[in-house]
Amino acid sequence: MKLARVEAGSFDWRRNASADDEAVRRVAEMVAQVRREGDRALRRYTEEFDDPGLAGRAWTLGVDPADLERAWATLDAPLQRALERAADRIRRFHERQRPEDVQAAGSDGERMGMTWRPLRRAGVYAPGGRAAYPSTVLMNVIPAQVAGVDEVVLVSPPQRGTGLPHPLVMAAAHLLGVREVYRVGGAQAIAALAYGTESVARVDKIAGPGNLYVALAKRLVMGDVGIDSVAGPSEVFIVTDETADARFVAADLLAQAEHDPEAGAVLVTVDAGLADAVERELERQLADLPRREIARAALERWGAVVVAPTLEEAIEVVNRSAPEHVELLVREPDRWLPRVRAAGAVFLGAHTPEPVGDYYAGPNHVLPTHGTARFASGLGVLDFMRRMTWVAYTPEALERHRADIVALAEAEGLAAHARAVTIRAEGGSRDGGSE
Ligand code: HSO
Ligand code: ZN
Repeated sequence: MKLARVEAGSFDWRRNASADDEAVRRVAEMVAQVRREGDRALRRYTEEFDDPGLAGRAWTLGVDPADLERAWATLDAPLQRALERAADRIRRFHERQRPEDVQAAGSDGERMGMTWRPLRRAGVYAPGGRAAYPSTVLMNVIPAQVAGVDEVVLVSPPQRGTGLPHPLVMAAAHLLGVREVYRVGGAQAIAALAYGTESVARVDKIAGPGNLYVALAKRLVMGDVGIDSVAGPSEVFIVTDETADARFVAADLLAQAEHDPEAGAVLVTVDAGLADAVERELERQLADLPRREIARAALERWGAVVVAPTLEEAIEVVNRSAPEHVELLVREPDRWLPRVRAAGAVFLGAHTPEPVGDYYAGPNHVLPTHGTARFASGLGVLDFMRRMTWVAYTPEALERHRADIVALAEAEGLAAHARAVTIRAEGGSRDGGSE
């Protein structure tokens, strides 16, 4: 299939999902309802949108841990082992991310520092529809656990018919030892996590991808609760020189495109001849892909070939676009890595297809999308921790710094600030210095 061809100089990767006003209004109304009515609103929305079969039955928002265990037990052994090994590898890489505290001595005997604390309670959203991925449960829950978060809870919409979250989501929760799981999804789940209801205690931070309604709800509650990021459709940029194998390039573009009709897959190449070969390969490989309709739609809408005169300029296209994933299918990929400045994650060399990162290598697959890699990073242990600074003064240090602090306080017209410092120099006593 043909991909749009664009010159490096004129390529502009801008795809801000334009939030339609009607959806924004609807989400705001749902969040307000959950704040007002708590569980009653959650139950009503769940019965209306997710599983009408629940209506009229007695059902709890919380999922019985026995159901999680059953979901795990029904997986075949090779899949269980694959999930265990993936979780292990992800955990080990995230353990390397634990930060060091900072301690410093000031010049006059004062001490100060910065220390890291885990959040107390985190909520992970796991989608239930086309993107009910157990790998995403791993990628969101493990960093929180490694950070030392006391309580990690999962929310995921119930499936029509069973009234339970997707079996693979439940199985992954069981594997990770998550026992607090709620069958609720959409904007209502985000509202419950942000503000709390009778059944769902509010959390300190919400992580995890979701559909448009989830994204809009996250944007709305942000500030009242921590939010990991507002995810957009997935995207990959594949940078190639003439050494790249067209079959690999096509396979990797399709691995991205099959996610979502809005997924982005861009080939940035210094070899225009390769682009023709990739297009032929795409056609061949599309033929037997179960999700070919989705992949084709994605490539038609967001697929492109950018032809760059040099690899330097190819990397510049990447840095300007700040894509979620970048593959470097070039001769010496390590040599080019230092030049990549804005990307969620980079995959080096012909034997590192992006799915190794989606599932298995160890780094996180929750990454900044739609150009937000300009300023944001992928999910990690630090996202479930916060920094706290501290200071400790001695009498001598306070005396040395007194004049400057008083001058600054007076300049700001804050006399009580000045006094809090000078009163200590006056050598007060415990009963107010009235002796
Ligand atoms: N590529 C997706 C993650 C994923 N792939 C999950 C398969 N399952 C976003 O990084
Ligand atoms: Zn993927």
